[in-house]
Amino acid sequence: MAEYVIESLNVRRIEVLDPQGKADAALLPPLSDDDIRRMYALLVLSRAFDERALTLQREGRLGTYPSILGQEAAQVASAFALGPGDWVFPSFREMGMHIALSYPIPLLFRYWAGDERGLRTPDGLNVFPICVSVGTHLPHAAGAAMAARIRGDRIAVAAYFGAGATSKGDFHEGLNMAGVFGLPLVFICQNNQWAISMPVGRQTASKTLAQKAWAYGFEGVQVDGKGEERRRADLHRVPHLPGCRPYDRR
Ligand SMILES: Cc1ncc(C[n+]2csc(CCOP(=O)(O)OP(=O)(O)O)c2C)c(N)n1
Ligand SMILES: [Mg+2]
Repeated sequence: MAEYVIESLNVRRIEVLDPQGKADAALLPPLSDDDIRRMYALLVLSRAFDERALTLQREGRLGTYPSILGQEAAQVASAFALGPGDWVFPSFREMGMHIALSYPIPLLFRYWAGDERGLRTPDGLNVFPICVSVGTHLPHAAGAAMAARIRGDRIAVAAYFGAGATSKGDFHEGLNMAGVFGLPLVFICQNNQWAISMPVGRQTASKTLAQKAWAYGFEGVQVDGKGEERRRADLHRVPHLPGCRPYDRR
């Protein structure tokens, strides 16, 4: 009998900040001072939008509103990496991405106030409608990437979702199609540690979420923009529930 290992995985983790809270210069992309200022302004604008929207929601003037507090940087930076012609498939928690792509802010308020006209993306912006149904946009994103491939468009597609979505069938179908066809699709999972009231360790037995990409034949990378100190603070906030397998947040 022969028994040997035919596959082993390495999940890379990239930490943007060192333990002192300083950005690792080796990770800095080639950005001009102007770009950095623009990104910072977009971060502040996203935070201001978020605070306003949350206030309006608490006052009963918006129906519901999923806050992006703490997720602004991942959204603004990833939106900045997109080129003209690229397509975006958002979930419901990407207002920072919308704002960074110049999606009109009044439309975002309109959408969260329950007016469907808020979903009509203006011409020239390649942003699909917000997808509230968890993870169901991921096969659609794969379809868009497939269409681009067939048409010969040299574009990329970015699909945003949360940790909870990685437990949905749609997530696995989307990744499978992307892997089989080698599609130009980037899956951007923002792990805020929760799916409503379910901590991530309770809804997956995977040690990391990034390793799920490997199952479909492409690399998954874990990125931590907050640094070790914040990570430790986060760890203390997540209660230990009986029956939960420890999830590796490193
Ligand atoms: C198909 C479906 N089932 C249930 C819900 C209710 N729901 C809304 S948000 C959410 C959790 C999503 O968690 P995650 O994917 O981590 O995204 P986050 O909200 O943390 O950004 C659920 C279950 C839904 N919107 N769609
Ligand atoms: Mg989540």
